[in-house]
Amino acid sequence: MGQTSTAGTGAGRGTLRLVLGDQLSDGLSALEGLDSSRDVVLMAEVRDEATYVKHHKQKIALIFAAMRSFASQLEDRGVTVRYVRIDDPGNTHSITSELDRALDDQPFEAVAMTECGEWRLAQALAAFAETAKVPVEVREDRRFICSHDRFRRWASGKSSLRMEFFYREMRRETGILMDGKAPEGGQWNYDAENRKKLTKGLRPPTRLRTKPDAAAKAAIADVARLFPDHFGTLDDFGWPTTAEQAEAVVADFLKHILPSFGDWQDAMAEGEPWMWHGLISTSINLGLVDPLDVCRRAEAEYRKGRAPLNAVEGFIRQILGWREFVRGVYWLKVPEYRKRNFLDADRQLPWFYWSGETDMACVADVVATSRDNAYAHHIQRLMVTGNLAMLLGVHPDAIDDWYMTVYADAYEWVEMPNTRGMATFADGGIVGSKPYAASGAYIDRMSDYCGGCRYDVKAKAGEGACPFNRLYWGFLERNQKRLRDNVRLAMPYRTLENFGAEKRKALLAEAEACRTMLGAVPID
Ligand code: FAD
Ligand code: DLZ
Ligand code: SF4
Repeated sequence: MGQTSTAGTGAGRGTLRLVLGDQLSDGLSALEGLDSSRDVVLMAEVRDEATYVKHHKQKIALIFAAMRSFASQLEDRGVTVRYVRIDDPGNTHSITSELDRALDDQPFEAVAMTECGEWRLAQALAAFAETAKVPVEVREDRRFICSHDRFRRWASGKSSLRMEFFYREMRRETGILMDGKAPEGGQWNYDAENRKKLTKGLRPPTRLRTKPDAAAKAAIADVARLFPDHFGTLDDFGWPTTAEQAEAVVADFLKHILPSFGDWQDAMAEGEPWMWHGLISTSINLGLVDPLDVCRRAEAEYRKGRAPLNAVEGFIRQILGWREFVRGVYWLKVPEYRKRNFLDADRQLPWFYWSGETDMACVADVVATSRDNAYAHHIQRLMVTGNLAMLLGVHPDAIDDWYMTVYADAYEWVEMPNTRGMATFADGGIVGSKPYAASGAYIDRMSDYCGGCRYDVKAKAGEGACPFNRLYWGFLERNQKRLRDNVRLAMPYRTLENFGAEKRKALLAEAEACRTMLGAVPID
């Protein structure tokens, strides 16, 4: 060493630092100790990542725009960035071959990276590290609140993993919403106060969306040109692509929206994609927003008397609780988790999940917002598309493919435990203690969808009856052997048994007819 460096010209022997598309944080561990006189940061837009599922066009545009802006910011600080654009002629289109190409082009003494979020790419990077000609250091992703080790220690020896108990540990450890050793307000969880149906006449406030800047406009144009057959539209792109833009969305949310977040957290309304949700998952998952910081700022709103406890606790629970919990479960159980199909679901995903062409008003609305915004809020994902896919018995691989494709915030570590776990019980009860199976009555209670729907939410059987109703009892009947012993389903199973053999046969036939009508046919 000791020679004057000319990073990027081949004379220096620094460290090659990989930054992936969802690692766009100044404090990223891969960048720690960066010596801008010798080191080079590698960022690469590659087809392998853009097409391993056919991501929504907005998701690719979001990631490319955010990567380009992050690279420019590093360069403004004097860092050398080897930035490979999607249409660069020499692009080899995989992360590992771009690492190889960088090492071939210029001597480095080491490679540093932050562990990657998905098992699939982590495997490829581990294989690269084994054969690389220089040492490869994989550093922990410290942007999460709970480390892998910490989660493993918490999970160790437990016969079941429940988010609620994990969440309490996180509250204690971070001190967030604590009153000494007790939870603020005397209760850990205000879930029961998060279930109001939208009052008639009340509409959600107008939301701050981000106008695409020059980098985003260019990325949108690239995606329109290079990925024309991917799902979704680009017209209403409004996602923040820089930390500064994301901060504006967070600040607006905390000031104007958070106070009502709790009340309407589970509510749905036709043509209202955002409700009182944060619209921050894309930014947190990319690394533009720090999850712990948002939690602390939400807590401050409560402490200053500007937001009620049910709102602030409900919001913090999603991030400090659910987000950290599903990430812990994913890495604890992968790769076996990716194969789980506890209910032996074997049907195709109906085509209307892609086209939106269905008379089911609730499903049509969720598919429309997914197509136009690459977004649907939690209850839409869980109780409309997720619930329906489970009741239909759609194969978990097809469900994962859909969720990974359609949402701008989708990465397997967070998507899979939510679909295979929370929404469809394909994991057999690791994430949730029972399937969230529900008939149309739930959707009717929490939304205004049913009033304008061709199907009758009060009717239980026949072509005109709400499909959720037609499917519900058949689902329980079909899965009796697997679910009958679940104590949380004791009541519906008792009801089913009281129906008697004839009625039960008829309910099963009703559900089968509905599955066929909706196109959930067996996979060939
Ligand atoms: P808000 O409702 O404002 O919540 C605030 C934040 O809490 C979110 O930004 C998110 O970071 C976190 N959060 C909330 N719920 C969850 C959860 N269940 N798991 C993890 N984090 C949560 N979230 C993703 O980020 N990526 C996904 O691919 C994804 N797939 C999902 C699939 C299904 C079937 C379900 C039921 C949920 C999924 N979620 C996923 C969780 C949740 O729906 C989204 O995080 C949320 O809708 C994002 O919008 P928001 O920022 O407005 O969230
Ligand atoms: C999702 C995604 C896409 C669409 N494109 C890229 C890319 O071109 N380059 C890149 O470095 N990362 C991309 N990503 C994010 C990665 O898929 C993500 O880092 C891994 O899945 C781990 O979470
Ligand atoms: Fe959805 Fe059934 Fe209501 Fe129609 S009636 S909107 S299908 S829940």
